[in-house]
Amino acid sequence: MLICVSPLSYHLTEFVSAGCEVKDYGNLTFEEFPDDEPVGRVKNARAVGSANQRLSEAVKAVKKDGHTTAMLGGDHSLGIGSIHGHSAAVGKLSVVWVDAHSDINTPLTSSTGNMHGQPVSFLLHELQSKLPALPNFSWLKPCLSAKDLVYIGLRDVDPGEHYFLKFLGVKVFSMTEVDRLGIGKVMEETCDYLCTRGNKPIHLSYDVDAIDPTVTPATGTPVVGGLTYRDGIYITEQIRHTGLLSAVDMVEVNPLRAQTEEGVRSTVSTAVDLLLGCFGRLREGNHPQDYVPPEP
Ligand SMILES: [Mn+2]
Repeated sequence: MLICVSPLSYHLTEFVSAGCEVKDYGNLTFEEFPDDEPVGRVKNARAVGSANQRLSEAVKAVKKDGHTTAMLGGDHSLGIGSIHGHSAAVGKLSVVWVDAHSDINTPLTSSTGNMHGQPVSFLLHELQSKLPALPNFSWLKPCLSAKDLVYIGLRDVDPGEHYFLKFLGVKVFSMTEVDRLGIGKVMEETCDYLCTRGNKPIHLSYDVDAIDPTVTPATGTPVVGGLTYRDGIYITEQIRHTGLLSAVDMVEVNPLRAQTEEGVRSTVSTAVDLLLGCFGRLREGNHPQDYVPPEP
């Protein structure tokens, strides 16, 4: 496991007691850029480019050690380095992006300039011609095909993003599909689709804002009408069940953004439960393979 800047790192003991073997690779510290002037509309380009280069190298090293990576963020711009480093270590990937937002703006389509709304565009081969050069991004090479990307939970998509999703034929299960099909069918179709794409290692990039803000309010950009806690957990169980899960990002957990202590607690405990689902905790219960019941 790889730990980033996140309150979730205080919950490592829960993973150990759930039977996960945990190796903490420590928090990453990132270089600061006090004079990180906007480039066009893009904010913090130098800091984000530099941080993701570090993260990419760190994730690559964890994958080379043969572990399933868990990256705890931090905002979703960290998906750039996490997915890039993962792909650098293992080759072609499937990415399942669970999020209220599609995060596929380019620096030119983004109305806010926030890089956490743009990571996917930097990763896709198909969008390279749409990207202006940014400082501290020259290390980054695209590593993902649009057809190897599946979205679940979308409900706040900008016009430019919607165009790219349609134009590139990306597999999308927005909240409309979740409502129509139910999460069971959504995950069945997701896993079937990934199978037709050749069962590549899966990178699950999970933004906690995919879950409804009544459950996970401590996040930067909450959007009403999200996944239930149970939908969210079911996604992790089914991805785990494929046997292909190779890396997980758990991002946008931000205690400073909740109105109440209970909001922080609920958000953090939900994020921990989602991660436990990724690493094999089943709601039906588990027992160790070598478990022997006590005899009287
Ligand atoms: Mn989001």
